[in-house]
Amino acid sequence: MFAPHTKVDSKDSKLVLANMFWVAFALLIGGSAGLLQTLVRSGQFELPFGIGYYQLLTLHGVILALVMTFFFIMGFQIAALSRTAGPLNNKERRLGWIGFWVMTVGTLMAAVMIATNEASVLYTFYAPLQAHVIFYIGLTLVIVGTWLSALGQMMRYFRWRKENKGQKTPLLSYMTAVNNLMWYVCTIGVASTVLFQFIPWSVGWVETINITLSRTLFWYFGHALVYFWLLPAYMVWYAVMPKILGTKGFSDKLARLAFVLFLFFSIPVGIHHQLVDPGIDAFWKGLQVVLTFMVIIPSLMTAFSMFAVFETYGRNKGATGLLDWFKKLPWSDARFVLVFIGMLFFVPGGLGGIINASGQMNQLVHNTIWIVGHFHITVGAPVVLTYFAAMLFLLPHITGHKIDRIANRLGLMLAYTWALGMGIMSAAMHFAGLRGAPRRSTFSEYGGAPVAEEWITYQVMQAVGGSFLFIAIIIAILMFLKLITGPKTDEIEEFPVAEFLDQNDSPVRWVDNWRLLFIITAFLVLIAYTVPITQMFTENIPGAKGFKLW
Ligand code: HAS
Ligand code: CU
Repeated sequence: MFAPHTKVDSKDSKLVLANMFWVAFALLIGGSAGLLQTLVRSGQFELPFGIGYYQLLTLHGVILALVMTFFFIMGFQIAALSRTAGPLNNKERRLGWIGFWVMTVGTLMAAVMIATNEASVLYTFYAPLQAHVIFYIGLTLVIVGTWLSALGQMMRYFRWRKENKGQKTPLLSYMTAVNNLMWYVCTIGVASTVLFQFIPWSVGWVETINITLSRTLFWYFGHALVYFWLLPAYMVWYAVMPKILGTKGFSDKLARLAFVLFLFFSIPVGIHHQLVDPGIDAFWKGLQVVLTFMVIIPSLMTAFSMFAVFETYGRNKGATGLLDWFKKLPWSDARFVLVFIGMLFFVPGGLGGIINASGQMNQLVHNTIWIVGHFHITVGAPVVLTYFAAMLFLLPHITGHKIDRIANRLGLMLAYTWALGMGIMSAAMHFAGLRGAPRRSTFSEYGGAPVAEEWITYQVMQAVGGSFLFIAIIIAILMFLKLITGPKTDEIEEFPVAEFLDQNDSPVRWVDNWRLLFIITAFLVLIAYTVPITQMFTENIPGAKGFKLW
């Protein structure tokens, strides 16, 4: 019989901690860039030292959306595996370290290019904007690094399965394996466009680039990317939260099914980012919109499960009536409050996503700052706040420090300050976007154009929200430092992992049939993408020369 593991192995802990240092560092740099951006957009501030707005915006996007998240995800997944499947062996751990260093080198290469103003192309690096080739190579290395680290993780997962034939895999380990498989399949898109289009074009081996194709390959990756960020947060929601509350998760089977649905439907939907792009037939846009609505289902399942957990918890505490359980929730535990506030943000965040995905409504909001509001209340709130909550239990657990009261209090302050700042900033972005204010733009007054006048108030509100967010980031850094330096304890703090109401049910076999999962994933991708991509090769789309507009 398999003995459950209770702790992250100490050698694995070092690897996890190394990844987490990058998270804190990236947060500080990226957060500072964000603050400056909102100040520039308010029209009241100019950047010093000849720093360009788009240069800063590239730094902000790359360092937060790509670097911070990737290091967190790798660190967290390694910890989750080591905690629930058992220690990595030397080979698996070595892959984790090599991955870490390759990501580090890649990040530094990209950062140097951004700093020297050779790559102000934003985090989506749309052609025909053309960056220095080293920027593209740097980003490639970042992705390759994640592949290596994820390979070590997958090896650990399959070793567990071999050693424990026929048993139900630990839920957290299973979830990391699903997230990694999705990652392998989706990164093929970005890897192909960077290797076969951007790199040859930016060194000058070819003169022009097929923009439609490059954007399509990017979004084939780019939408799944948002779930790559989200799923580790969902791991915490499903598998950790109930334990923090001292109750049981709703359903292990439902959780696995939700993750499988994410695997199937995260990738064949990227064209919902290109609904107003030319060169793609309406039919294929429509099909991918339908598939996008499929990928909403596992999030609705997640919401349902969370309500079930909260309500069960409250009822056990003696709550009666319809919403009495709400008062009984542990409002003094920062791990809970951070996650709960994140969930609250995801209600409008998810609704906004459904609006974006609806073809006609996308015409109204596409390329407006509404979209920026949308992604700040998805990746910028539910995801990041859950990452912070994870830091609160993970860092003490791996370093042997106590979660002391100060760290907990900093966590609570962080949650409320973040909520205030993000609430103000993202609401302003949504409203300004509905009034037509564009995104990816340094201008605030547009040469005194009357239409821009009504945007100004919102832009000032963005700066106010951005300032609160910056304060919140300082609190997050303090919390991080407190967590790794506090008093040591002999009783290692727990990495909470929940049991489920259906814990003792026999395992569902097909969810662990990886060949089947892969075939269905690939099948959906082929249906959604074969014709549109073929047309991009056969319809003689004119190529574009590179531009450096900054
Ligand atoms: Fe999105 C654009 C559609 C989710 C991130 N999205 C973006 C971009 C980013 C991003 C970064 O269809 C901009 C990319 C760029 O730079 O151009 N998005 C969706 C849809 C969903 C969605 C349908 N997005 C996310 C998540 C992200 C993210 C998650 C990051 C992590 N998005 C789009 C579309 C665009 C887009 C278009 C392109 C727009 C354009 O024109 O450019 C769905 O997955 C959302 C489903 C989620 C829900 C919410 C469920 C609620 C839960 C919380 C429960 C709360 C509880 C507590 C239990 C249906 C799980 C509550 C307690 C109480 C008391 C109330
Ligand atoms: Cu998307």
